[in-house]
Amino acid sequence: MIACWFQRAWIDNQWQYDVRLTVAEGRISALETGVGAAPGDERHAAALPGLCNVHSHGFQRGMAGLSERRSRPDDNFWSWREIMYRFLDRLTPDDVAAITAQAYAEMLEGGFTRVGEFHYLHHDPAGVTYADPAEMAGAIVDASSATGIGLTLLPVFYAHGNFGGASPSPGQRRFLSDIDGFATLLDSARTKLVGDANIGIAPHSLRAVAPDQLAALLAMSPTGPVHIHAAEQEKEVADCIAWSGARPVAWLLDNAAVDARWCLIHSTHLDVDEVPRLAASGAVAGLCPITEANLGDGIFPAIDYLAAGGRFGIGTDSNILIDAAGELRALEYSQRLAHHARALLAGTESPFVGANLYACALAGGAQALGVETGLAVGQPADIVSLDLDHPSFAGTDDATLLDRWIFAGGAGTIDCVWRAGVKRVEGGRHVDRTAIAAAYRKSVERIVA
Ligand code: NGQ
Ligand code: ZN
Repeated sequence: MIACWFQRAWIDNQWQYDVRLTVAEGRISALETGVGAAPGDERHAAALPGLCNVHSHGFQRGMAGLSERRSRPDDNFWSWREIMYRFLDRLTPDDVAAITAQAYAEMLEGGFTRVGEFHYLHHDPAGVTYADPAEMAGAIVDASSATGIGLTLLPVFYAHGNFGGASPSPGQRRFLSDIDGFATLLDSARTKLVGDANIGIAPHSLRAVAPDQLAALLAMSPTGPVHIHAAEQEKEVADCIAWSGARPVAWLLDNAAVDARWCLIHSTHLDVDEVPRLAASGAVAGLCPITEANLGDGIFPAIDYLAAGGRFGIGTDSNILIDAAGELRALEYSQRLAHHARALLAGTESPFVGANLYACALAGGAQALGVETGLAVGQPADIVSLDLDHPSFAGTDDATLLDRWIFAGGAGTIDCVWRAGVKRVEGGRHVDRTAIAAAYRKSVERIVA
């Protein structure tokens, strides 16, 4: 893309008209509003800045829909995890590259232009470190390059099976590191980054990481994103209290200097003290509403958290279904189902839920991945265009446009997606969808056979 003209564009969280964007070296180099298109400009209807997907396990896309049958009377998150461990047991680095590429292509088609990959599948099926310790990180970088999505790589440290340093289970052997081994892995992973990819660290959870290890990880990575799973399951909260006397989020706030670098993934189960404390920390809550519903995690206290000024980003986590608008819709619907009311996550300045959710997820997502965002000069040209000829937008006005997209748009509303100025999605399809899907199909067919 050299220059592109949009009938309207979402700039500083409001629609502006007749917008011309010029791009150089992947970034917006000029932005004019209230101007006509110049000869040769591509013309489109509506431009949104792309969202960051703060939490993905790309390989889990390959088992989407394969864990929906009842396997025992008390099927739950923990039995799902067993199925997930059996699936990942067979994956080669080529499988991870192929499956992750499919997930990333779908993310671009679904309105995400950058992904935070919470990457813990490090070692070979026997748990032995590959000759290149960051072989699997390389597969993820390859998937991002093949699809064009922006990447924030979050290498995961994983050492224990539960709170108190419990031994890991055999199903976890591909994840495990000691601190020295992880430092080597992190160094090697850094050398693989391309383009504007960046890197953070991800202590997996308080279940998998002991306090002294958490301190060592933070010392190893003094800047950049820190992501950790926290308080997703009630059993996890109970186990944490049994171990420490505190709930997971309270423990982190008390013991880990949680600040704006941090993203606490899920944070589903917060008590009345944790809600304002997490909000005041400046950290981002990494909400993954579709996965959280699929896994039966629980409902995040979004109304109180937003009222306290809390920040959030959205993630696709298990990649059971990849859809930025769908995540925002699921977040609002979770609150409606819990509270028997409507239009709950409206903003203080705007009563329109869709616009508020988009603005929050845009800012929180970028913060969580350690990048900047928005349609502005100097920012990456990460742009999602909507097809305003779609029936869902009939008679649309500014105020309701994002509500129509998020709550009523459905398939076919996203037209083009540019990432760092390169058009990767056209007419709703990733330009390399056919080849990416063929490689994906080959891997998954072999694995599930
Ligand atoms: C994960 N997923 O790391 O993929 C986890 C399962 C765990 C979610 N928590 C493993 N949704 O938490 O122990
Ligand atoms: Zn996760």
